[in-house]
Formats: sequence, structure tokens, C-alpha cells
Amino acid sequence: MKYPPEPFRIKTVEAISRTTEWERLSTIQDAGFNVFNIPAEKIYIDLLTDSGTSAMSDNQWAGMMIGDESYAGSKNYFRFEAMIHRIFGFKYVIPTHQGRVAENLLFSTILKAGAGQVIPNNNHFDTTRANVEYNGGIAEDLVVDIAKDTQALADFKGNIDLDKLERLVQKVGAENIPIGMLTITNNSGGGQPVSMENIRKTSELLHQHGIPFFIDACRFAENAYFIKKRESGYGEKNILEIANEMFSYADGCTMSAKKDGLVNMGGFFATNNKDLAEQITNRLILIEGFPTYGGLAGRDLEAIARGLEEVLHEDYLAYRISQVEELGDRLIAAGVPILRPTGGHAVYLDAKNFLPHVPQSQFPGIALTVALYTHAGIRAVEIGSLMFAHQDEKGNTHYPDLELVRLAIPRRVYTNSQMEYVAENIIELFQDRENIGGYEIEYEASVLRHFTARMKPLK
Ligand code: P61
Repeated sequence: MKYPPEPFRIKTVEAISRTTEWERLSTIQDAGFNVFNIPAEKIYIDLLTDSGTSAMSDNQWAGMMIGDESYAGSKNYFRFEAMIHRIFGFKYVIPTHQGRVAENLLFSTILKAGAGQVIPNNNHFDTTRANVEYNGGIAEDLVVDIAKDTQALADFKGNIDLDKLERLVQKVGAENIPIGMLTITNNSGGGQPVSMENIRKTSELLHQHGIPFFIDACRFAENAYFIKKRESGYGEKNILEIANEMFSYADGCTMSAKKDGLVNMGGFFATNNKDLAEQITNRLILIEGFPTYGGLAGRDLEAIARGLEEVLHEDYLAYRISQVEELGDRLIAAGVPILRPTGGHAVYLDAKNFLPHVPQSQFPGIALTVALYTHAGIRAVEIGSLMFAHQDEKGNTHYPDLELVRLAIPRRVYTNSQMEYVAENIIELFQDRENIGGYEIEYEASVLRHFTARMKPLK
């Protein structure tokens, strides 16, 4: 079967309501044409993110009932820790309430402000970049060039370019690179996977120069599934074995469990480096909580432990990846420009090619998210100029290579007929694309401006 069906049945349902186009027009105006400002009740299909939006299983909910809310040494912490040892293999496990806290703890510990230190990555996700820059570092994106061509088909467009990485080390000096990173799958670059070979070679290159290697592990299971399906030598291995190998090359990881942890809240930092773990633990106590809960309830830790076990199931991953792929295939068949091949957790519309008459300075991605919402009550997120364009010291604006609109699919949440509704409405919009115009910024914050910006349609 090309698209394997759901390996679950539905036990609890949540009603969602349709709104009229008239209502949506007034809602989007009140929201300053920024979909982050729309009350979720006014949305029919919410594809803003796959983060924290998963449906938990009956097994996870049952686990929540055995939450041990002891301040110190909760039994759920030890189950959480054991599961992380089993999959990731790192010695020291520090829970956080979400991924960006793990990033904040890491970068506020290893970066020295004003020292010109550089963190290489395939592509930093926006919170990673913000945490690097806020702590005085420079975030360098070194993804392979083919990733910038949205139509080029390749198995591992999330790979880092090892030549660029070597050149960076030569240019700035290993002593100015406190760690190197890989984000798997590569969210900002279209949810594309990184191959095992690339993970291993990145680790070797960094370690030759004495630079520690960390993985942003948010979507590690999806990445492992792609390795199994696409990389020779892995077809017969199970997901746990592949994950074990991936992390065996690294010195540690950050993870938002809101993705492949299959939970609504949670994250962690893990490493083999004792000194670093100690420093981070002390900082954790200051800002998150005691080291055996780190900003989470005992029941949350149990749900993560169980989610991490479930996400390794191959029938789940086959359904998951193929649900996303099927949406991509429907759009491709209708000629809609999307980033190819379809990523693991999301379909990314190529807004530059969808709206070629809207220049990057007029935010084509925003134009498309607004149109999708007003047309069909679907919420997607811009990953383009509002999120990533920045000005240099001379006041010149630098635009990102890609102008994307991400349709992130929550795990185990929407049915395939709802996905069909999404595809049909996007195809309708594509046929009417000449009527979609650009936007300008009315208000912006200085950090992570896309969350709170207010926009205005251009005449
Ligand atoms: C997402 F619009 N991602 O994709 P936290 N690393 C990576 C992520 O994908 C990630 C984090 C670290 C989100 C949520 C999100 O502007 C936005 O648990 C590869 O969210 O702190 C999160 O994990 C951070 C959406 C975040 C956004 C920032 O939808």
C-alpha cells in the first residue's frame, strides 16, 4: 500500500467548528494579519505547528495517572532517564519544560559574549539561532547547496556541507567554535533528513579539531525512519538501532519532546560531558527547577517516557511519514510548487514560486498564510522573510534563500479526509493566485519578531 493507514483507532474526539469567510476576514484583520494572533477556536485545521500538538495515546494518559509529584527523585524521572539512556545513550539527562530552554541552558553556558564565537549547524531553527545570538555567538548555516533548490530531488537534503564546515574551522579557528550542531530533521530547510554518513562524518570532522558535536534531536525518529528507507545498509535495522547509532557519534543533544516525544509539553538536554552537565544543572536549578523535574510535572515526565517508546514503532512512523507525503503528492499532481521531496513533519509551500508577483520585501509567505486562513480556515506558518530577514550594520536587508509556508501536520491528530480538504483548498488558492497581494510591517519586536508582528496589506 503506497500510503499505509492509521495504526490506531479513535477513542476520544474534540469538536472543531467551521467559520464563515466573513468571520475569518474580520478575525484576520483583528490579528494584524498575523496567524499567531488568531484565537485557536477560530481555526478549522491548525497546521501552525507539529510541536506540542500531538494526540497522546491511551497508554500515555494512563501513565499520567501514575505521576509521582515528589519535589525530588520522582519515580517518573527515573523512567524518563532510563528511556533517554536507552535511545540516546547519553550519561547525564536534564529535563526542561521545552526545547528552547535546553538551548538557552547550553548556549548561555558555553558562549562567551563578545568573543566572536561561532556555532555551525545545517540550519539553525529560529529558537536555536536566537539563543546563540542572544548569548553573543554567531549562528552559521552550512546546509548543502542543493537544499536551496526547492525542486531538486535528493534523499538527504538536510545534510551539512562538510567542505563548508572544514573551511569555517580553518577561517575562524577551532578554539572559536565551542560546539558544532546538526538539526535532525532539518526543520528550517524543509523537514529534510540528515544521512547517517553525514552525521558520522560531521562528528569525525569536528572531533579531529577537538570540537564537541551536539544534535538537535526534536525529530530524531522521523530522521531515523528516512535513514532506514533511503540509506543503504539500514533497511534491516530497527528504529532504535538506527537512533542508537546516530547519537553514538554525538557528545550530547537538545530536544523538544513536543515533537517526537509525542507530548504536549517537555524537553531535555543530555550529554556525556560531566563538567558541562554540572554547570547546566546549576543553571537549571536557578531558572527551571530541581534536576529531577526541570520545569515539568512528574506526570509529564511519564508521558514523555512512554511517547519516546511509542515513536519508535515502525507502523506508526510509516503512517506518519506517508500522511505528510500524500498531502505533498496531491499538491504536486496539481502543479502547486512545494519544496521537494516532501519533508517528514510538514509540507512546505514554495511561496516565491506560488506568488512570483510578490517580491520578498512584501512577504509572500505572509500573503499566503493570510489567504489560506481567510479562504479555508487553515492555519499555516511562514518560514521566510518575516522570520529570518535581517539588517546588517549598514542597514542593508538580507533575505533568506527560501520563502516557505509550512503546513506542519500534528501527529495522530487529523484524518486523511481532513488532509484532502487541505489539499483541495490550496489547489483552489493556487488557481486564484494573481489575486493575492503583498504586505508590510506595522509593528515588530526586536527578537523573534514573527510571533508578535502586526502586518498591513499593501494597496
Ligand atoms: C515548530 F513558529 N519548533 O517547528 P520548543 N529545534 C527545532 C524546532 O523545530 C523547535 C525547537 C528547537 C517548533 C515550535 C516553534 O517561531 C517558532 O519546544 C528543530 O518549541 O522550545 C521548535 O523547541 C524549539 C514554532 C518554535 C515557531 C518557534 O513549530
